[in-house]
Amino acid sequence: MIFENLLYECSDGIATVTINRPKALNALNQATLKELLSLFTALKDDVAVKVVILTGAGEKAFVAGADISEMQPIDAVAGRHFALLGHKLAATIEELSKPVIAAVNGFALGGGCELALCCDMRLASENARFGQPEVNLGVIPGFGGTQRLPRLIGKGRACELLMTGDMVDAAEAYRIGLVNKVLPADELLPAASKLAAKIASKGQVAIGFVKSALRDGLEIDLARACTYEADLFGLCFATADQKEGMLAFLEKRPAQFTDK
Ligand code: DAK
Repeated sequence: MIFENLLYECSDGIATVTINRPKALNALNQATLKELLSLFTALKDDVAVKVVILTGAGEKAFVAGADISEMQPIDAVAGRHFALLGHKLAATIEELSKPVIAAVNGFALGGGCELALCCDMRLASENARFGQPEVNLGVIPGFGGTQRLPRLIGKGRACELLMTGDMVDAAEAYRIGLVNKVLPADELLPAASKLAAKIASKGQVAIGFVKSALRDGLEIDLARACTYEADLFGLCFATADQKEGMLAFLEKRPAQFTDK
């Protein structure tokens, strides 16, 4: 696939997707959203890819939001179309059975913060800044921010970010649980790759089940969520990876997973 606004590389089971519009601080226009949607849809069936890293080009921004110049003149019909495109991308990332790590290398504002929220984990560089400044523009988040942010950091803290439009720095983002780890800028991608490699070394059926259990289990009551976990746990015993993982433990050797 050839992209105008994305860079893509894959090695050793780890795909790196870089949003590449540095002149607009990697703001998401419709073309970029469509490219991201095509790429993440294709990644679903790409057996060469086990873990995905999502980052932004340049040293200043992950994604500075939806593209304001493109959004400013649109009408309600186009706004709804834009919203549906954004939600489809978010759902595609969340429903991908493979883990997606956001490597947030600068501003993650508005749709950029929301894009990071769709990912399974977030690593941030020390210069990262997070915020939902939509209220400064007379709108509310349109890419799930009012829903995913409180689920991750709690309603009170989410409310403050959503109603003030204030940015928080990486240290504060870490303190409130918005990011997993903060790193010097030059260590961000190596750390994301190291984390991705560790996850890629496990049995990928189990990794996919962990993602499903977390994603779907958190949306239902605890009793049904535990039943869902039990179903997935049972299914693990139909896999070659379970046989190999447990045999390798008993034979005191590293497991050779085949992701089957
Ligand atoms: N859109 C378009 N261009 C942007 C941009 C954006 N979001 N952010 C920055 N740029 C452009 C600037 O216009 C500037 O372009 P030139 O003037 O050089 O041509 C260039 O990037 C560099 O930006 P600055 O000169 O402003 O750089 P500074 O360091 O001074 O400031 C900043 C950096 C990130 C603080 C500032 O650029 C800024 O405040 N940017 C806007 C941040 C923002 O408000 N973002 C939220 C946008 S609203 C939806 C999905 C998502 C959304 C909505 C709907 N659906 C699915 C329906 C999300 C909405 C949003 O994200």
